[in-house]
Amino acid sequence: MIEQRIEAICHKTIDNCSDEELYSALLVLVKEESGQHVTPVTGRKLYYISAEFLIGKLLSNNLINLGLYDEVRDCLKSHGKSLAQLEEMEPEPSLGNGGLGRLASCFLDSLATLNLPGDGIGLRYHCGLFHQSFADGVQNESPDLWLTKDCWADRTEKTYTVRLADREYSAHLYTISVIGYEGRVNRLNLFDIDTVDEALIREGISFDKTAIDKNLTLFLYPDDSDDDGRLLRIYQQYLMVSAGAQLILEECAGRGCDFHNLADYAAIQINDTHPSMVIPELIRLLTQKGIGFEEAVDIVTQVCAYTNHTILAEALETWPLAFLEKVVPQLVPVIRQLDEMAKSRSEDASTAIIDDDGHVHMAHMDIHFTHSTNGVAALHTEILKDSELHNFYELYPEKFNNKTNGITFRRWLMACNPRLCALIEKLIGPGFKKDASQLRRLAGFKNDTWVLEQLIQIKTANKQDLARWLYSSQGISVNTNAMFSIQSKRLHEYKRQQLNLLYLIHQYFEIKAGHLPAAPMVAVFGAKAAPAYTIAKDIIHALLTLSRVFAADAQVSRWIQIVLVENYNVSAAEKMIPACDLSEQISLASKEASGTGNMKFMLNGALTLGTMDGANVEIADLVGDENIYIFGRSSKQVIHRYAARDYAAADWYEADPNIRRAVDFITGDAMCAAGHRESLTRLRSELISKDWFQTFPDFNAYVVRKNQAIADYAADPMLWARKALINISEAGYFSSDRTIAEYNNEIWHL
Ligand code: 26V
Repeated sequence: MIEQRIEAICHKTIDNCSDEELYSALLVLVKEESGQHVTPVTGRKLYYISAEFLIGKLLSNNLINLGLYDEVRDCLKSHGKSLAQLEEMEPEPSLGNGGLGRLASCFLDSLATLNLPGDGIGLRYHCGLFHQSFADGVQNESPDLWLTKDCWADRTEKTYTVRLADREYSAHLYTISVIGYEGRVNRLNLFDIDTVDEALIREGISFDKTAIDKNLTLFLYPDDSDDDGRLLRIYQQYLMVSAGAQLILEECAGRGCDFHNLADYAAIQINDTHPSMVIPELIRLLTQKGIGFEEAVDIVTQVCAYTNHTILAEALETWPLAFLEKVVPQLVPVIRQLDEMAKSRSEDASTAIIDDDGHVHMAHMDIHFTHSTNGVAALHTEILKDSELHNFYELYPEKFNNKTNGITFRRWLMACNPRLCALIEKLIGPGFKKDASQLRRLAGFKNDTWVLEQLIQIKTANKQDLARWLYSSQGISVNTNAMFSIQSKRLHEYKRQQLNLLYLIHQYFEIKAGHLPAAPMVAVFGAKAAPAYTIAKDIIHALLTLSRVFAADAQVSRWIQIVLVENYNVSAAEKMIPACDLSEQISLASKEASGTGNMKFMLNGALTLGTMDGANVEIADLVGDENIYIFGRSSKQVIHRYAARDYAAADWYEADPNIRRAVDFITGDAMCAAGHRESLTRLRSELISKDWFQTFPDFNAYVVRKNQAIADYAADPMLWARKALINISEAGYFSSDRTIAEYNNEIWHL
C-alpha cells in the first residue's frame, strides 16, 4: 500500500527516487492521510493563542500519530533507504524560545489525541529563533530561514485586514495540520503578510526595525532591548490577535453563533501576556457588531482564560501608553475603559491596568478580564497567590488555579527513545501511549535484574548514539563510559548555568589535589543566550573556555569533559535527553515557574539533581527522597532573603575559600590565556558584586549532592537503574494529556 502510494506521488519507483523526492512524497502522503481524519466541530471549541509554537520537526511525529511509522520505515528499508536519513533533511521550525513555546506544541498534540476540538493561533515567522554557532569561544547568531519549498504550513485563500498605525495590512492565513495520536486532526493557524522581505536582513540577525511592511513577521520575537524592537513586538502581537479574533468570530458565526452566545462556541486560552491584546480587540469587534460595551466585556471575560508562565518581574510585559497610541490607537479607548472598570473594582493601585507612569500592565488586564488565571506548577501557583499576585488573589480568589505542565509522550518517549519505548511495551503492553498512568506498572519490575540490566544497556546505546552525533556534527569525542550530566535550557542567570560552571572549576582543583571523582563525567550543556544579554553570553564564553582548558589538560580531561552543543533546539534535545544520567534542574528556588525539560529527562530514565523549584517539587513528591538529588535553599528562604534585601555576595566570597578559589579561577592565567579577559572579568565581578540569583549560598550543598550522585552511580549501577525505573514509572503524571484533561474539565468545558 505505502509503496504504491509513494510511487504514485513520485511517478516513479522508490529505487529511482532521490532522498529529496522521497521526503516530498512523504509530506504529500501525510497531508493526504490527515485530510481523511478531519472531523467537524460541535459545541465549544478552544483557541490556544500563543506568540510561540516550538513545533520541532513533524515528519516522524505525524507518521507515528497516523500509525504509519513502522510501515513507512520498513518499506523504505526494503529499498535500501533510511527514514532516519530523510528526517535529517527536514528543517526544524524553531518558532519559539524554550519551554513556553514547546508547551504550546505539546498541548496541541494532546488536544488532538484526546479528540478535543482545539486550534492554535500564532504567527508564521520567516526566521525562527536564531541559529547559534560558536567561534573563538563566542556565540554567533545567524538567521534561521526555515521556510523551504516543502513545508508543513499550507497557504490558504483566507486573509484578514488588520489596521496598524496608519495603515492596513492583509494578514494571510497559513495552516499546519495537527495530527493526534489515533485521534482527530486540528489546526495550527499561522498569520503572515506577503510583503515581508528576507533581503532586509543585514549582518548576523540585524535588520531595519522600522520597515514594518518588510519586517513584521521576519523574526520570532525580535530583540526588545531598544524602543524600535519593543514597538515591533506590539505590531506583531496585534497582527496575531486581530487576525485571530476575526478568524474566531468568523468560524463561530459559520457554526450559527449570534455573538451574544459566543461563550457557547469558543474558549480562548491566552498563553502568557503576548496575546493579551485579544481582550480589548474582541471587545472592540463585538461592539462594532452592535453589542453593548458592558455585555461585550462580560462575553470576553467568559470566553478568555490566562496562563501565567513567570514570576520574574522583568518578564511581565508592560507597554507605554504612547506606544499603544502609535501602533493600535483603536484599542486605547477600550483599554482606558477597562482601566476605569478595574479601578472601580479595587482602589489598590497595584492592581491598576494603567499605572501612574502611563504604563499598561498586560497581566493585570488579563486577570481582571478573564475568568481564569493559572500558574504552571503547584509551587508557582502558590507563589502567585501568596506573593506576586497576592492583591489580585484577594480580589478574585475563585479565578486562581493550578495546571501543572506536561509533555507529549509521543515525541518525548515514543519518537525520541524507541529502545526504551519497546522495552516498556514489552513489559506492560502499549496502553501507556494513550494512558500514561499505566507507567506505574513498571514499578513492579524494580527488583527484576533482567529489566534493570536492559535499562543500563539502553542508556549506554543512547549515549553511543549521542556520542556519534556529537562527533559527526561538532567533531567532539566523548567517553561513553562516563556519567552524562546534562543542563539544557535557555541561558539565564536564574537557571544558574554559572553554578554548574563553579562546580566544574571546583572539581578541577579537587582532581589536581588528588581527590578523584567516583566516576568520570561528561558535562553537557545546550543553551542559547539572548543576543543582547551580555552576562548570559559571558557565561557561555566561560563554559567554552573552561572546556578548552580541561581538554588541554590530560590529568583533568580523563575525569571531566565539558561539551557545549551548538544550536540547541528541539531536534538536539531529542538526541540528548535519552542519553542523560543526571538531569540538572538547578534554578534558584522560586524562580523557575515549572520547567518541562525536567519532565522529559525523568521520563527517559535520568535522575534529577535539582532545587525545590517549579515542577521539581512535584517530581520529588512522586519519586521519594531516595530517587532524586535535592539540594539548596527553599523558595521560602529565598523569598525572605529578597524581601530583606540582605544578600551580599561579596561576604560569601570572602568567607568561603572554596567559592573564592572557584570564582578567582575564572580570571586566572589558564582561563585568560584560552579566552577573553574582558568577558571573564565582567562575569567574575558580576558574581562577586551582584550574584542576583544567589549561587553562592547554594554552592556547597550543590557540590556535596552532585558528588553523592556520582558516587551512587559508580558504586552500584543496578541500584542506579532501579532509581531510574522508579522515575520512569512515576512520570505518567507529567503527560500533557493529563494537563489538557484538567484544563478542559476545569476551564474550557469543550
Ligand atoms: C522572559 C523574559 C523576557 C525578558 C527578560 C527575561 C525573561 C526571563 C524569562 C522569560 C520567560 C517568559 C515566559 C516563559 O517562557 N516561561 C517558561 O514557561 C514554561 C512553560 O510554562 C515553564 O516551564 C518555565 O519554567 C518558564 O520559565
